Amino acid sequence: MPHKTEDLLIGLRAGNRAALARAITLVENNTPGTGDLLQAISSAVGQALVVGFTGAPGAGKSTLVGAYVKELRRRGKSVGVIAVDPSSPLSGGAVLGDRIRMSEHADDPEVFVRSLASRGHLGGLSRSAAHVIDVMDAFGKDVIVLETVGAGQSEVEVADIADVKIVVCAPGLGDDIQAIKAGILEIADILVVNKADNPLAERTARQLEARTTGSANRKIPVLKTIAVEGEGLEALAEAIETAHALQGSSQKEKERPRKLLKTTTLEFLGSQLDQKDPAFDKLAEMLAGGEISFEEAAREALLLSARRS
Ligand SMILES: Nc1nc2c(ncn2[C@@H]2O[C@H](COP(=O)(O)OP(=O)(O)OP(=O)(O)O)[C@@H](O)[C@H]2O)c(=O)[nH]1
Ligand SMILES: [Mg+2]
Repeated sequence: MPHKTEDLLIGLRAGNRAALARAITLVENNTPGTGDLLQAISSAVGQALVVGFTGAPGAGKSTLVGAYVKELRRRGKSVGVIAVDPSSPLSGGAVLGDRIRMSEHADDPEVFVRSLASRGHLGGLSRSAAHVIDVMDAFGKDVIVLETVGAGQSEVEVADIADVKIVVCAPGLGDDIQAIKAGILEIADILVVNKADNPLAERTARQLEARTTGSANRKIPVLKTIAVEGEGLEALAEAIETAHALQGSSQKEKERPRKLLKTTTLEFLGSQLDQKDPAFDKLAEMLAGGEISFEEAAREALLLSARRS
């Protein structure tokens, strides 16, 4: 193992925040040494509770995350926060900085905040988010909060890494609730109607309840919060604990590695897929000529990329 990685490990074990920051940068960029570090910390991973917040832009996710962190601190938990923005190519950029609302916790040594942004690789963001979670987990954070901006497919994929997934909605979304269209409700363990100071909140909560009580064995709690006032946060923290307890530890242990394997495989195949390969051109031609279906072409392309690796 390189000296640098060993130094990082010593720093991490000593609870050094600068070492944590450097270890995160290392795994985020997948710098050589990442594998060694992840291997070395693997036995210390799996203790933290990972809570994901996702939902439509402006629903109040960041404010809610800030209020939840406050509630966690009240309960004596140490916290890691990861804000993920798949739409932004910047890492830790100003855009994201404005979108997370953590200034209140800036001086608290028990709260560590980090932003992650897209590097344009399919599955890449999920991979780096999962590795950053592992590093914070091994560092000893009790709870790691993951906030994703927006509600598209990649956000769902990232949010899916969390043990407990929370979908935040704003009041008055009407019938075509944005979150439902993006397939985001399916991953929710808890639904939150934030901005409950708005009179439409009650109706939105009832609409969501009507949509999610379909199957008897999966009754998803619908909670109301006023994030700006810190209202409803105790109930939310309790609901998160309950959802987590219901999951059981064996499921949790297997889930994260499985999801990570899937996204890493996708990322790997994507990076191996050479679109300048004449065989790829040929497939595209056959597709254009209607000689093969998209499924057949994709299957062939998959084989091509697997052969290259
Ligand atoms: N009235 C009211 N406003 C709220 C509440 N929670 C958040 N807001 C406001 O809603 C706006 C958006 O809040 P954010 O926390 O930035 O929302 P977000 O979902 O993180 O937004 P993006 O990260 O841009 O997608 C801000 O002006 C907040 O002050 C609430 O409970 N009630
Ligand atoms: Mg935000």
